[in-house]
Amino acid sequence: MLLRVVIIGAGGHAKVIIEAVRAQGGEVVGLVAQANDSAPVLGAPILGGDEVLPALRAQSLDAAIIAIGNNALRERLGRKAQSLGFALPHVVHPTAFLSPSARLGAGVVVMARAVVGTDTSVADLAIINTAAAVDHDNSIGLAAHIAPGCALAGTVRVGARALVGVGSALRPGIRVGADAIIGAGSTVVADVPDAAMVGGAPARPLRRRDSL
Ligand code: JB2
Repeated sequence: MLLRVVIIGAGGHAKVIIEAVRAQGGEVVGLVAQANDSAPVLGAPILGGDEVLPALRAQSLDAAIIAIGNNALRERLGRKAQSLGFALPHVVHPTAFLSPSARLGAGVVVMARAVVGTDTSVADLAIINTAAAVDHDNSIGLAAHIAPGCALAGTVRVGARALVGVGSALRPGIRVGADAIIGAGSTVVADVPDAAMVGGAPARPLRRRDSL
């Protein structure tokens, strides 16, 4: 149950999360962002940069949500918030469907009309975005992002920090490596190596990423 939370990030992803938190009956105390963000977002004030987090924690604010789309940055800021003593609650929009046997790690967000299916596990800080369907026995890795409208069949494995682009379809049993990127609208019918970038229908390698 969400009560009072601080949101880290103040961009597009934060906006969607603010509405989801409020839809769950939670209160957004404010946002922590980079210096160039100063205007309130959906009425939630900017409280400052990351340097204000220790003071917020000292004021008995004990829950933070990392609302940043970049997977590596979300992972880093999530670990930082935890090291300061913040809990990372789930955000699950009331219109999402969560199987009773699904398991969610810390800081997972499940957006409106998304589905997390039977016996699927979603690791810390992963995003199951709007209307994405993740079917049974999937394993979604740490800080991975399943973008809006994706369809993952049964027994899919998605590695840490991987991005499955908007509207992609993954056939049963596919393995997606850590830090891989699947381009928008892809149809993935073969495993994707770590840090690979693939796209198209059927998805083919686009280029190797040099470093992550
Ligand atoms: O180090 C940081 C930091 N770096 C960037 N600390 C804190 N506290 N905040 C940081 N930010 C914040 O991330 C910026 O101040 C800004 O508010 C936010 C990035 O906003 P942007 O709108 O560029 O991206 P986003 O992460 O909110 O949303 C992206 O990912 C979503 C999943 C977009 O692509 C969305 O369209 C997408 N739905």
